[in-house]
Formats: sequence, C-alpha cells, structure tokens
Amino acid sequence: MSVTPKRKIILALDIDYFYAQCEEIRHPDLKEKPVVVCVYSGRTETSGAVSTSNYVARKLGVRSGMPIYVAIRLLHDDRDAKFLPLDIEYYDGISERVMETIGRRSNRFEQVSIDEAFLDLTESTPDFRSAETVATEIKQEILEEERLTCTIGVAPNKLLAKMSADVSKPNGLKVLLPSEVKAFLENSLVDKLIGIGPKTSKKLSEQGIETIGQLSNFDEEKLTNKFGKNLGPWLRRLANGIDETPVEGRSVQQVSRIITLKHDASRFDFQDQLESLARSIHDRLQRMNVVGSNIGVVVITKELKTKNRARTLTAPTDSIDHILQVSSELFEGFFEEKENVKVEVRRIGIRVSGLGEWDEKPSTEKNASLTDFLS
Ligand code: DGT
Ligand code: CA
Ligand code: CA
Repeated sequence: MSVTPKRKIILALDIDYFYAQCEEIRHPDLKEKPVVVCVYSGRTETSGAVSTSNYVARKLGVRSGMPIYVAIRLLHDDRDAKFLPLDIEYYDGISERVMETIGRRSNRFEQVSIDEAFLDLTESTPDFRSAETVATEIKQEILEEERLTCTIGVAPNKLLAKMSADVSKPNGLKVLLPSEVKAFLENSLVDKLIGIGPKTSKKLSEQGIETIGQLSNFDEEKLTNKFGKNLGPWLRRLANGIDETPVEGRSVQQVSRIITLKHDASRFDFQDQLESLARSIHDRLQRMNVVGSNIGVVVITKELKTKNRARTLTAPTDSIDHILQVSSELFEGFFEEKENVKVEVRRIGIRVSGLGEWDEKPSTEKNASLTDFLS
C-alpha cells in the first residue's frame, strides 16, 4: 500500500545584497550610491575580487566575483562609488540575529548559508495562504529589528521555494501554489534550476535543451547515456519540480566569537576585548537558554596560523565571569608555552561548546560557596 505524502509547505528566505546592505545600515548615506564590497588579495591596492554590491552598482554592471579593477572601471565616472573591504565579523553578528528571528517561527529550521534559510511550515500552518501571512510577518520583523530587506519564496518543496525567491529579488515575496508549478517551470531556462551550473547547462544546450520544460520531457534514456545513471534521472526529476530533500533541523553545536586586536599582542594584555567577547557569548547562550561544558580559546597569529586551547568544566555554565576566568587562564597558559614566547597574536576568540539545556540551574549562592570552598 502506498501512502500519499502530505503536501509540504516550505519557505526559503534570502537576504538581499547581504554584505552591501549591511554596509548601508551602518553608513546610511551610502544608500543611493554604488556600494562594492571587496575581497582584497593584498598584492596591489586594487587586486582582488568583488564579493557583492548593492543594486545601484549592479545596474552599472558590477557583479560578484568580478575583478575589482573591472568594477572600478565600470564605476569610473561615479565619484560617489564606495569600495569597502569585507567585515565578516560584523555581517556574522547580523546574520545570527536574523536567523534567530526566523528560527523562532518553527523548529523545522535550516540555515543554509550566512544569508539563507529554510523553514518547513507544513505542521505549523494550515495552507499556503497562512504561510504567506507568516512570510509577510517575517519580512516585517527583519525590517524592524535589523532594517534589512529580504526575499522569501513559499512553495511545495525546497527547490521550488528557493527558485521562487530567486525570481523575486530584491525585497520580494512569491507564493508558488502546487497548481502553478508546471507553468512556472515550463519556460524558465535550465540554469535557473538550483544545482545546475554553467557546465551542465552547456552540456544540456548541446542536446538542444534550453528550457526546463524541454528538459522535463526529454528522453530519460538519452539523458542517462549522456549524464550517467544518477545525474540523468536526477536532472529530469529536478525539471519536473520534484525535490523531496527534507528541511534539516540542525541545532547549534557551539557559540563562538572572534575579534581582531587593535595591536598585535605578544602577551596577555587584551582583558577589555576578552570581556566584550565573553559578554557577547553570554548574551547568546542566554537567548538560546543553554549552558556549555567546554570553553576554548582560539589564537590567530600574525602569520595567520590558528592555535586552539580548551578546557572541559566540572559543571556547565553561561556566566560571564566563569567564561572570562577560564579563557583568561587559557590565554595566560598559552603565552607561557615555550613555543609561544615570541608569538605575535593578531586575532583572538572564545568558543563555548558542549551545549545543553540547563536542567539543574545552580543558584548564584551555590556557585559562590562552591568557589569559596575550592579556593
Ligand atoms: P542577492 O541575494 O542577489 O540580493 O545578493 P547577495 O549579495 O546577498 O548574494 P548571495 O545571496 O548570492 O550571497 C550572499 C553573500 O555571499 C554576498 O552578500 C556576498 C557573498 N558572495 C556571493 N557571491 C560571492 C562571490 O562570488 N565571491 C565572494 N567572495 N563572495 C560572494
Ligand atoms: Ca542574498
Ligand atoms: Ca544567498
């Protein structure tokens, strides 16, 4: 007996021109100007690639992955154009808060990248209309909390939800009903299918296949001969809008924070910065309502080598003082190691892992007396 699977309702969210929009938030005067966020390689002043740009720059031809000098040339006449280096730490902070906002909506939540996530709303919403309401509310919340716009697609599976978002950027919302799927796919080009890159679309084009509609009707045996017995049938399923991959509810395993020191350090003299890291981790643990049983520190040297030191606690914690104390000891210990006497440290981080629910929350008094007892 076959059981008809329940019709799913999947929501895909993608933040618009993410890194560049983050830059606009902290420099509001940039909003009307071309903004290009760059990965500078450091070889010459302009060597490197464009990470992303705002829509003002995109209108003038700027694209992700393009060499910086090409973007400079394209924006040559625009004295307002702004080229900025990546600031991943800042974008990460914003991403984490947005993901928290989305994650509150359903425990069937999967973060896919820094600016993308899926929600499975099948159990929590009765139909596509109410899913649309949820999507509108999420967009509004992210706008109010972070001043960011994003684009949402709602559809019967992840593939179609993501594709619906892709065609609606920026600041869009598209609900693709099951009855609309066929028409939606029919005339779109094959490279709009998620997972089909330039190589595969070139190979398909050699077979005379340009649109998804053509691919969906193409002889399966021919496809298998050309692409193999896994890829061939998979391509056809994709073209028919079939995708059964579940939204993986991945839980957070650890909380970490990292910063670049104002000056390289060759001894433990960054107490203030450590304190703000510990505070930020503490805030995050509290919002998640978890405690961690392992505290680690990470050191990135001037030569960009990464070194870790960690300790397992006798009792889990989320307290700033505790995190600060253990990480200070780890850093002190690190600088005392023979091989690190001369090391110059550029970035430092703290990581709390072994996360769990706090079922027997020790009271502050209990904590204090225990510490007293041990000292
Ligand atoms: P969108 O979604 O089209 O409005 O624009 P973005 O910029 O959000 O693009 P998306 O979602 O593909 O990528 C998210 C972030 O990832 C983006 O803000 C910067 C980074 N990124 C994207 N493509 C590239 C790339 O080709 N190179 C580098 N270095 N970073 C990239
Ligand atoms: Ca995006
Ligand atoms: Ca994205």
